[in-house]
Amino acid sequence: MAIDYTERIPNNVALAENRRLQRALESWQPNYLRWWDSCGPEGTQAYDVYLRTAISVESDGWAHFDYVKMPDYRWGIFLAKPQEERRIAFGDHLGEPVWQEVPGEYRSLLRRLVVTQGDTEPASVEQQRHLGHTCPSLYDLRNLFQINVEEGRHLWAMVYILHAYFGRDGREEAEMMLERHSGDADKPRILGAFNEQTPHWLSYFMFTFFTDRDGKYQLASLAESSFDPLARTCQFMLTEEAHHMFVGETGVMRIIQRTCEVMNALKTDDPERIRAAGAIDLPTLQRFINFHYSVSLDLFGQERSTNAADYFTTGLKGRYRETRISDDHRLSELTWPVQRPADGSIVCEDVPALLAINERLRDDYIADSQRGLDRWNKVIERQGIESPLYLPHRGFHRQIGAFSDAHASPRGELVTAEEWQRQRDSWLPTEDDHAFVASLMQPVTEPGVMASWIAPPARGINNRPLDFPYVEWADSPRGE
Ligand code: BYC
Ligand code: FE
Ligand code: FE
Repeated sequence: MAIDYTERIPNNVALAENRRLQRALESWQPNYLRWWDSCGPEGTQAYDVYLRTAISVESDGWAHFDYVKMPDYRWGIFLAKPQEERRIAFGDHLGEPVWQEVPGEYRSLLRRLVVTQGDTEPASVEQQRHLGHTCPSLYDLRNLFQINVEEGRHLWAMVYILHAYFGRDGREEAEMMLERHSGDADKPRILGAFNEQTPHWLSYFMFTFFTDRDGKYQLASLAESSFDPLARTCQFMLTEEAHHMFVGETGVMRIIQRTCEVMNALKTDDPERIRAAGAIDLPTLQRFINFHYSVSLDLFGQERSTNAADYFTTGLKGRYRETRISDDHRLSELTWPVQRPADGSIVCEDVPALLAINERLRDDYIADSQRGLDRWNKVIERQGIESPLYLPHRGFHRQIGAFSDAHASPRGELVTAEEWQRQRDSWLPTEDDHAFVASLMQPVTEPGVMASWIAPPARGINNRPLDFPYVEWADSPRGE
């Protein structure tokens, strides 16, 4: 399973033995590079970035660190090792051998899943393309670029599946991946959250905590797929995804740390005074949590979904850690509790489990998000401050599903539309919040130095010191 780096497209799928596929991917490659040039991190073509590159897909020792110019990053095709005798773990085909080709009857369903997954990857790169100009430190700048090149590679992962298994349709879909753009009026990205802006680093850290975490759960479900090449490509993507969530969790945690330090130094919880000291007050952080969490909850689809039921019964997309669940893996008789708004209150009812697959995955996601939030609150507690952050109710600010017509407060009360509007500015980031956060976004490019609003990380990257020059360019200040 060694990765062949002598090829134009590094890979561990013996690409050289399939000349047609190799030529097709090699003709997509320049289009990808043009897209990276025009839609990827702005003005960074000549930057030397201390990046991690995959050198093997083994769980140990797959990383190599060195300075790379991002356009020279070796984007390629890496699948996790095949599992011998792997069998289908759920749905109508339970127990049968997994598929190495796409069954004809599931072609369009599967293509749709792969396209939706693939579309999010370049979307996030587009959303983050201006952030480099306002980095809070070289450490953070490098992590941003690491995530960007890996999201680019995730696009390669899905484009490989499209080219290798979906013929002409797949090649057309691969082209379309570079033609839709985040926030584009005519050709937007497919899912809502990927057309929102990531205007500054607070949004970016929230995005990598909440929205990349949807990526983790969706990829984990696709990693259970009966279509083995998709399962294997998603398994390897998940190893990269862990770093994205680390960046989000520690990024927000460092902001909180700094805020608490300022609160204690000034002995105040007055947002104005905290802001005047160059930190971000906790109520503002809560509003950003409310926004990014609710937008990310929408990414799981409707609570009751026949699409999701079809993906499951056909064996295309499983549940989170399907093989560790002890039930019949067919779900013909089981139910799952699902909340919905009804006559002024929120009720919980048992829904056929098959229809509630999306909601179950959302439940897994909520529990995982809560664990991260608890770790943030520990930081606040350790500083002796008593105003914990929280996850708003799942019905708050939803655009998709049963709550999209309701007006739920973050605490989960149903209120009138007028009341909701009246409270909106205390629940979601306001223009003023954005303007304030944007005013903090002054680039810090001296090695080892951090912006006023964020504490330093606990350690550097790959055992390098914090003042290591993680990114260098022609006129960048260098460390002593
Ligand atoms: N926005 O039956 P339903 C990542 C549509 S993130 C707009 O519930 P389904 C990453 C839906 O298409 C992970 N439309 O839908 C993170 C359907 O349309 P039709 C991305 C939406 O199919 C950070 C209709 O509403 N991967 O990797 O069960 C950085 C009915 O809904 C939305 C995946 O998403 C929405 N939010 O659920 C980089 C995995 N939600 O049929 C990367 C693949 C629903 O009426 N995708 N609709 O035309 C899927 O599994 C499913 O498509 C979804 C939607 C779970 C997203
Ligand atoms: Fe990704
Ligand atoms: Fe990611």
